[in-house]
Amino acid sequence: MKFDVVTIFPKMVEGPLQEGIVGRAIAKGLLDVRVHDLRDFTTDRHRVVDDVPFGGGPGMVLKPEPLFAAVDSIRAARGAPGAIILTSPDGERLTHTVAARLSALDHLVILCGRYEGVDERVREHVATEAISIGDYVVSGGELPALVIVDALARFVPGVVGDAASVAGDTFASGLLDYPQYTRPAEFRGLAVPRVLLSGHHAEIEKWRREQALARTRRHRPDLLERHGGVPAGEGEGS
Ligand code: JCE
Repeated sequence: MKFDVVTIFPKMVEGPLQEGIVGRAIAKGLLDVRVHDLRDFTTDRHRVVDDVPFGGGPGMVLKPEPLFAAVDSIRAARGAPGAIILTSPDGERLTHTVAARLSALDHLVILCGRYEGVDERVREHVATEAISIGDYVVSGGELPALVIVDALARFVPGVVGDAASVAGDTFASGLLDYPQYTRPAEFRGLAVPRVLLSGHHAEIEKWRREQALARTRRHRPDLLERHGGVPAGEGEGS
């Protein structure tokens, strides 16, 4: 899967991409992520990417010309992408379902906004969709772009070593994860639940299911509603 990320802070994006699961996937050639400095697509001596908003108001807005030029250049080098995503707090919320849909595309361009936002002509005539990573505002599109690359990459075959890990992910199963423990079995007087040491696989499965349900009920009851409630015989017992 190919990504092109356009940003005024390329180092902010390049660093995190070299680490962890995404870093390994890039090294293995499963992902091809190119990061472009928006200032390279300016034509003035000072490489200006922003300007004051028409009509007044606080802050600055990203100018359209460098963003149009960046996308033209990416298209010329890499062909037409499957989607051109603008990161924005008022975009469609990134969910498991949206991530799975976008991960089926072979090539994505992500435009990182900054300042108070991006000239609306970019959103209307360049971007094919706007995506938000959640209902809070961060200071620009770079962290959202990294979240999008990471979340989509997990659906690409081979990126996550153990496919069962992706299938079991919280938002695939519809339940929050059960608690995890590792050695030592007792640490500073804090014991691991005995059932996990029992070797009794059916009991362990039952305990994990109960824990996952209890956590989901407590912290994310909306997930249980969305999946049509708890199936018969799968409650926490009586
Ligand atoms: C961004 C900003 C709006 C004031 C470009 C924020 C997405 N879920 C999200 N949270 N924040 C963003 C995001 C994405 C791109 C930009 N800003 C800052 N946005 C109002 C400030 C600028």
